Amino acid sequence: MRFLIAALASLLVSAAAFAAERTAAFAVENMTCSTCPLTIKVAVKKIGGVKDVQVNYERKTATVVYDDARTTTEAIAAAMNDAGFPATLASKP
Ligand SMILES: [Cu+2]
Repeated sequence: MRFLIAALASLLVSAAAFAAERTAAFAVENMTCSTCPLTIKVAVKKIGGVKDVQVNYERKTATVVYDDARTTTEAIAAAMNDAGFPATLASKP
């Protein structure tokens, strides 16, 4: 029941919403050279709803700004994974 209320509430919020812009940080594996971040950027930017991608080669992180009405952190991580860089969600403010 509680879940149902939460689900309904989120449905109402998203229906009323103009898209919310969110930022998520990912820990990214397999970056071995300075062009890897570029490969990741290109792969992630192909996803509809992604507004910005910043990849930090030294820290092995990617920070993605996206529209949560159009994509999800799962889809973003999957795109990095498909490009050869397994990614895990590090933070979602
Ligand atoms: Cu590389």
